[in-house]
Amino acid sequence: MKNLLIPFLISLFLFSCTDESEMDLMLERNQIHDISDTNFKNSDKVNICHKGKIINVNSNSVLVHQTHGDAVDMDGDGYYDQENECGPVDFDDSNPYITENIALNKRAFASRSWMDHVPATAIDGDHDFGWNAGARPTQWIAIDLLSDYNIEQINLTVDQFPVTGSTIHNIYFSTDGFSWTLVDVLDGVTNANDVLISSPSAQPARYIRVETTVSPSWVAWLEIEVYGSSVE
Ligand SMILES: [Ca+2]
Ligand SMILES: [Ca+2]
Ligand SMILES: [Ca+2]
Repeated sequence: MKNLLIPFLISLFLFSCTDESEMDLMLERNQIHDISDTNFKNSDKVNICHKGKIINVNSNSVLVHQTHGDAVDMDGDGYYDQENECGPVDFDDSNPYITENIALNKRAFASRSWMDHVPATAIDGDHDFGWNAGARPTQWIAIDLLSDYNIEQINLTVDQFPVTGSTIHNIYFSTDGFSWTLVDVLDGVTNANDVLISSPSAQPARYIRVETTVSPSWVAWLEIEVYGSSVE
């Protein structure tokens, strides 16, 4: 009898939006959870932002909620896959260690700057305007995240003229701003507006320095975004 009941309940939810409120009640009373837990293997729970409230549902009903426009937190880090009333938006909802851009509007320093292309413009969230050294390599920009993080990923939006050319960028981490460790080298042909992705081996860092040693252009970045989790 249970085997007949499950498809009936799922089809009711899928094809009848007018029964949504009834379904909400059932979800809240955990009736669906109990049935699913005993009949589906490898099921787990996912937080959903449903009508401004966080509810914890079985992963089997996530698709139905998404169809109704609900935001979901698939990786369980408290950040959701789209704008919602329950929590912030997740940069990568498949990785719990990547949430929001932790470099945004922190502090930045550079070897030199040209006119109003100051270091802060590389971490201001604006991908159309950024830092420019006003000089060829070697030049660097450094970001102070203000506390230690385990850094998972750095996204660097290229600004260069000529718009295509071979470049080399060394990425260093530091916890004190004095002692630096080389954690990644980005070496290749880059184009203006490319987003270079660095995934250095995770280790705590408060400071990140991006040093460009080869480029046909004045050294510049439109935006540098950093993702990682706070060191407990
Ligand atoms: Ca998430
Ligand atoms: Ca995430
Ligand atoms: Ca910018």
